[in-house]
Amino acid sequence: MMAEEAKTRIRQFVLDLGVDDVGFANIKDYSSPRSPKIETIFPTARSMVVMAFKEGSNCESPSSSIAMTGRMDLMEFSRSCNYKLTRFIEREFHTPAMSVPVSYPLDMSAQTSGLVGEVSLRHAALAAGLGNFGRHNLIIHPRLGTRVIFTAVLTELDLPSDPPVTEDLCIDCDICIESCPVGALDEEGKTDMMKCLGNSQPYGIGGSIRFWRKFFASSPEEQKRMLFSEDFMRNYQAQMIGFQYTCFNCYTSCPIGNDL
Ligand code: B12
Repeated sequence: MMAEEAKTRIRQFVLDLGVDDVGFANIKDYSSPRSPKIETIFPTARSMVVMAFKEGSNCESPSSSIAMTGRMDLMEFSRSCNYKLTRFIEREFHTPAMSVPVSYPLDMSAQTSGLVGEVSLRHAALAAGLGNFGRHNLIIHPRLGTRVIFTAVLTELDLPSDPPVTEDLCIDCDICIESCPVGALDEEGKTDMMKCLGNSQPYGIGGSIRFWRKFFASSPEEQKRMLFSEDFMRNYQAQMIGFQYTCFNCYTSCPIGNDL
């Protein structure tokens, strides 16, 4: 089967799942210097199918539970699409396919501290012609804008990349920079990860370490009080259900492509 015919069949399958957009990147065109080489994940992979999902209005809610619910719904849907697409490729093309994480699990070694994904989905989206980087270091999709989440499936199919988006989609309005409450975007081309992490995931690993260090240094009375505090309850909840974002500002403030 010709590569273009395979792309057409895969594209149609993905769009029929209700996914907003899909692009293809040949592994040769994927370049993310800080990420692991694709051959360390799937040695015989030749291409990736990258899916783009518009994030719903939940992310604008002042309620962090409602904002995070939108992300959790999206992550669940995107993971289901990843599974369905890997099975479609394996069944229809008799060739292996592998799904990569939308967010986590992540490598938690001292070298990366959980900040580098197996596949950089922004660089994958860039290579698959699904958009380009804005001043906020996020990928802007030509139609869906900034509020878009990506996932990918690696395949042995030797598919050519879709054409890159050549038009600069960022209008340099700097609203994203001004909207960051901790100045994590002040330096161009770099997100200050620790500033972003501390603000956007207060109940992540940093919060948990701070809590337990204080706990072990406290008196029995203080420990009892701490175990019934909101801080402990929120840390506990985050550990049960996964990473919880309390900030979406650089993502929601971007004026590009906010049509629903
Ligand atoms: C770890 C992680 C984080 C960390 C670290 C982010 C980082 N700088 O890498 C923290 C917790 C800080 C974070 C924050 C956020 N994240 Co995050 N995160 C990830 C994750 C899991 C891995 C990223 C990774 O591997 N980074 C390591 C390498 C690739 O980074 P790097 O080499 O330093 O590359 C950077 C620079 O070189 C620069 N860059 C490279 N080339 C170019 C070119 C140009 C022109 C420019 C301007 C910049 C630039 O931008 C890159 C990104 O910062 C991905 C999912 C995934 N597997 O990709 C999601 C992901 C990147 N996150 C995402 C989102 C939405 C967010 C948040 C908005 C939080 C939220 N509420 O959802 C913020 C945005 C912060 C920001 N503006 O940068 C989305 C981005 C979608 C999009 N439209 O681009 C992703 C892709 C998840 C997904 N499945 O869609 N994230």
